[in-house]
Amino acid sequence: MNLKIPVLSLFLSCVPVIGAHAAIVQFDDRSVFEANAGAVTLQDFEGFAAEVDAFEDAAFDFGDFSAFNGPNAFSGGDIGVPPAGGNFGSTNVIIGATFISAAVFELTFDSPISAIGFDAGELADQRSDRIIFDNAAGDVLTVFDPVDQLRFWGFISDTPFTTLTISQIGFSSGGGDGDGFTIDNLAYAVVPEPSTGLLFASGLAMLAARRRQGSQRRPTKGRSARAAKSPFEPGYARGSMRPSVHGWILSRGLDRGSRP
Ligand SMILES: [Ca+2]
Ligand SMILES: [Ca+2]
Ligand SMILES: [Ca+2]
Repeated sequence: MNLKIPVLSLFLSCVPVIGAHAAIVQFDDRSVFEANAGAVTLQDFEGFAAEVDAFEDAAFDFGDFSAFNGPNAFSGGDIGVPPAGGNFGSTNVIIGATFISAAVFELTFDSPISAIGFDAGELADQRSDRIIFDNAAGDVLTVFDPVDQLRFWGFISDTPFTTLTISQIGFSSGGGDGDGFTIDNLAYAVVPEPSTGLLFASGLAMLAARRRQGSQRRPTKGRSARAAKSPFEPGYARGSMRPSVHGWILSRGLDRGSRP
């Protein structure tokens, strides 16, 4: 049956992360990730100028999120085209570097997101890197990929989060420290939330409508009412009241003297 193929594909391309919270599902296929993540926004970094250390020891604002990489003496914290032989060819990427005792790589979103995915080159090919979702459950996912040098990493969390951190927890090969990587084609799903601003605005509109209705029913009071007493007093609305001037004169019997 046809049904077997997508079911098997889904099974092979998403790996539930079993843990105390079991809140994250990992995907290694972008199309399956996007089918499950809902509407995603894509950032390919082509709209940003190449800059060495653009976000090293400082946050760089990419719009919906900012990036930060801890201090390092290597490629890491950069926006740019990776060195010749890199996995992304001539396309713009962001470059990170982590160290077991120091630098970490962080993405911080302005609004909570429920899903994030990206193509990564050389992520966790040398060390045991871990991906930390800064959500209420404090989920930690350790990734290790010694074979694939360019692949998709996708994660969907049932707990919205705003920060993704990549750090190291140990050595997976050799004795050296440090692990560099490149990230591109970042896709993320912003959690739709009821807009408190919208609710507040509609409340104000209702209040204004009630006040308008009330003022239409209420008799004229105060200064405007006094001004309407006589067309000869300052502040009398002459333009709109002119037709009634004669009526006012008649009511006071003031026009008798003008009669022949
Ligand atoms: Ca650097
Ligand atoms: Ca790119
Ligand atoms: Ca690496």
